[in-house]
Amino acid sequence: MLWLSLILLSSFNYYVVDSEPNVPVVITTWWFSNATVKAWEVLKEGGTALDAVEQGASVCEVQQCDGTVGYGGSPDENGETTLDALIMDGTMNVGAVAALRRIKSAISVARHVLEHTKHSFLAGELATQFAVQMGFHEESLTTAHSKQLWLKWHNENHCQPNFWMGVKPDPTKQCGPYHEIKKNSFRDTQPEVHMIVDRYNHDTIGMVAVDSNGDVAAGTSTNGAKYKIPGRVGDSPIPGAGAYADNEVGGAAATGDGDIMLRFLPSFLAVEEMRRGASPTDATQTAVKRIAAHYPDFMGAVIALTKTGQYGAACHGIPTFPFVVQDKTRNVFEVITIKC
Ligand code: SD4
Repeated sequence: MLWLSLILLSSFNYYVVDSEPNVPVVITTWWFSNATVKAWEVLKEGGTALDAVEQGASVCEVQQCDGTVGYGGSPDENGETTLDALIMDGTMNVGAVAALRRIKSAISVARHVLEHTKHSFLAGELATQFAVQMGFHEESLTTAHSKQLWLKWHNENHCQPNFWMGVKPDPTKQCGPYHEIKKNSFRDTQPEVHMIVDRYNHDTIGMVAVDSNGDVAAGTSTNGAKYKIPGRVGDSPIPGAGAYADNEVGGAAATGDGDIMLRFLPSFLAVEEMRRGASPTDATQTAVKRIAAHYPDFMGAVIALTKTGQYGAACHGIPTFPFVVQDKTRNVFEVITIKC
């Protein structure tokens, strides 16, 4: 039976004391332990980091981790769930999908983009067509739960909160279609109610792994932001924003308010900081602080792993942030919770 230990730390650095690299190893955002267990199974059998990340994140897509990964979560303004995912290996191979419709296995479709195309990123309805061509099953991503969420938001809450700015809604429904407000008539309109971004509508799975060969991979999968404007793409599928991997250094992955975070490429920055010699904790803190300097209220976290198996994380805008680690120094996964 798996046990789980919780360590609360305000700031920490893990170093591998002996010269042996601490590989294989996997780290995962939040408390997505089942995904971590799956990734570890792959790694400990000698599998590749890329397989570990794909198969690990796929567990969350099937189990609908926190309702924010996979089908049946975060309905958009039309009530539809769409998925964003990315997978990258440490030799700069990338596959990503965004606003993917009617296909459950987003990270596997991303892997097919990586392995079966010379492109890096496919989006929307045409990404769905690609997936179908590759043999993926097409089905609705709506569930009774996501429908219920959407009905409440639309009918009871009159489409509030939402992500619009500087527009006026249909006066009868307080919903769309929205019309642009001319600047000088702003004061005649009701104040906007902004989407409150918190961890209940932002819980991407981000995973970074190093396999026994020392190869690195990183990936993400998410259903994005609740009540997003249809077509919205977050940070998760964007290389360098949602995740990044480089065999010379290690990898990183991010979670949080993607509309803000993607402007700063925090995963890329964390990897670059580690390349300059920073510890994973310091590297992620640099990435998070860069965002907070511009957006003090943003919510997010970054995890990072070196190619030798040191790991760390930093977060902002929530009291604490958990991430999961599994390596050969522990019999079972460990959830490490840091203070933000
Ligand atoms: C997004 N970053 O689409 C994703 C959601 C998320 O942790 O991270 N959740 O904005």
